[in-house]
Amino acid sequence: MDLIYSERHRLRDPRTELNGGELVTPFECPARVETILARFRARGLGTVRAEQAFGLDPVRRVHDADYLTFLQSAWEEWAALGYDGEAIPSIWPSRRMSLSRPPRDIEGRLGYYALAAETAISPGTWEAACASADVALSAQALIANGARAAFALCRPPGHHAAQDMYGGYCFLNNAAIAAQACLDQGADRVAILDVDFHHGNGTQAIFEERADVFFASIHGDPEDAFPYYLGSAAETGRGLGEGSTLNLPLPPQTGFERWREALSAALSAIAAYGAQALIVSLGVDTYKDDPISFFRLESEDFRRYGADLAGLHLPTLFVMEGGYAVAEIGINTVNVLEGFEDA
Ligand code: 7XA
Ligand code: ZN
Repeated sequence: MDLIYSERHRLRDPRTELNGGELVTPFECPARVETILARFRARGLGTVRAEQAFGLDPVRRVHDADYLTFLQSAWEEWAALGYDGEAIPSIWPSRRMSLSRPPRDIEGRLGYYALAAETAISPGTWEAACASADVALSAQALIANGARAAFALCRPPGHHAAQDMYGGYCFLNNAAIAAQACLDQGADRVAILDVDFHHGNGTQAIFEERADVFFASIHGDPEDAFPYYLGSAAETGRGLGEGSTLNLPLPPQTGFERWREALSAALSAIAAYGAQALIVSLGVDTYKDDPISFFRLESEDFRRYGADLAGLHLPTLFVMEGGYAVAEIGINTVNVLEGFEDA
């Protein structure tokens, strides 16, 4: 399996994340993908390839034009105000306020487009987000051209980003952009399986009214875990998309046995749906020592479930999402890929 990587991920290097009432060094850091890349190379799993440039057209198929305009200039607009700190929203259009238009001022627009406050916009964020989308699209091209599987080593991640919303370390929804590319190239039905610890609220929002993408997610119960306001089992899709969303929330301390039962349910649903391609939103923050999550998977469990994924016998695109136990992130991520390859 080949891996697509962009050096431009390093342009995303914020100094601050709002966590526990303090500004801390961000969990989502450049060392994450460098560690995964080193492990992939050490295990000789396949060729490492640079991303190709696809431009913004495939990104516009998923994200709103005004949102992209905001993201593109947000850092410069913020910097022009002369603040020392990075761009962090501090007000939102909450209940009993108006969501009818984004205000002119950058502080108002940050809150309008942000889902949360942990994700600071810093210099180079837009460029890195575009590179990450290019990584996903380059890997998608590999499976479109007949590869059994490909790994998009995306950074920043994407699954919290909706049509017009960023947060949870995500700006552009790489998995959704790749899924849309599959459809635009002729596929009728694509499945996105989100195995990150956190619910992929952005991916669900993008596809929840559509029948051409099946979205299944196994995640920390939103009663207890970020992003809190989406991801319950009762959400099954709306309108034409009714029945095309499957949420499998799980409680604190969930171990591999129970997690794997949920995976089995998700895989059965994807098989029944009749997907022609599988996109895996691959977050390894399900690991027992992840610093911001509460599942209990061991490193060998990642290899086991990689083999389970291969059982669908679909062209499979792995798209990197979360995972913050940096010392083990390479082992855990590559274990999934090896489990898949060896099955
Ligand atoms: O999959 N999403 C992530 O890994 C990012 C979650 C951000 C949580 C921030 C909580 N303070
Ligand atoms: Zn996550």
